[in-house]
Amino acid sequence: MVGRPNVGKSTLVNRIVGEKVAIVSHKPQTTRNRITGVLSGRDYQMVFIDTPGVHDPKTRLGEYMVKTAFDATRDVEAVLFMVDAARGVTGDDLNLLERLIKGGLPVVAVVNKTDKAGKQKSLEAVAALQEKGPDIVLPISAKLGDGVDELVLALKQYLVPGPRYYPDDEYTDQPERVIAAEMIREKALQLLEDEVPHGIGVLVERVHYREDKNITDVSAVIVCEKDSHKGIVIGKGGRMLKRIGSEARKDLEMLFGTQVYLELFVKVEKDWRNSPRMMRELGYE
Ligand SMILES: Nc1nc2c(ncn2[C@@H]2O[C@H](COP(=O)(O)OP(=O)(O)O)[C@@H](O)[C@H]2O)c(=O)[nH]1
Ligand SMILES: [Mg+2]
Repeated sequence: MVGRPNVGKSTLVNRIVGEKVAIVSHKPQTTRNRITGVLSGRDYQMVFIDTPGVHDPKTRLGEYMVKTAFDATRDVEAVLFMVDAARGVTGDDLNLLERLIKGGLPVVAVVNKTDKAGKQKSLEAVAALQEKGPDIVLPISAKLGDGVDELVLALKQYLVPGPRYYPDDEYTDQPERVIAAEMIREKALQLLEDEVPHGIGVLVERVHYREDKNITDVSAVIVCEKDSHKGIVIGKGGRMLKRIGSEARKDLEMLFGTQVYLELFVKVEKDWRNSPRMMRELGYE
């Protein structure tokens, strides 16, 4: 799955898989890594690779994200390219689509957010994409699920015979610890303003299940890139950190299937988005 930031790629992966494997926010560049979502049927298995949005990178992390997106278009049977119908098809969208078609793989173009865009705008977006000549163009609403079954059906024709890559009950390649960190980062993205959340990384340092109480202890560090950001993340009287923690705890309890006791710390690593060492530590490599 490839597309500009914020078009709804992660929302679609979660919708198809039926579990939260990729975090979602209204801010661009929410997804930083390549994440797989797995859909297992009786006689097939589809592996979806969610990618960061394609944008003009301004940091080393940004470069890593764009490279991840293009690398993901190797060794796959088809590329799913997505646009946001409500925002309308942009020149950047069309350039990206052209580049993908030139890559030689079948391209399935998806017009998302039809619920928000309405009929007229959705049709315009479909027509604009059709002109570039992808294999097929399909309108959907990842949020409501409209058109998603049809999309999955259309994708089946690109599958090739082969082994199952994942056990039937597995729906992602992401370790629990990584999903947990992403869930915390999602709440920070959703609750914090503007530039602060883009400079945030989350590291889950400890996950420990206490069988006697059916509680999972999770301790995590929120890394930010400036002293001033640390204050904002903590908030007045610690209120922001508390909110991030209590929102994240609900998701974590779903993930672990137990009660969760969450301990959150905040630390500053100056300009970590340009530091190879910190990027490695946070799992971006
Ligand atoms: N109205 C509407 N909003 C959507 C739809 N799909 C995604 N969104 C919203 O668009 C924003 C970006 O979604 P996300 O999946 O993070 O986009 P990504 O950056 O492409 O992965 C979020 O606020 C989603 O809730 C949709 O079909 N309809
Ligand atoms: Mg995403």
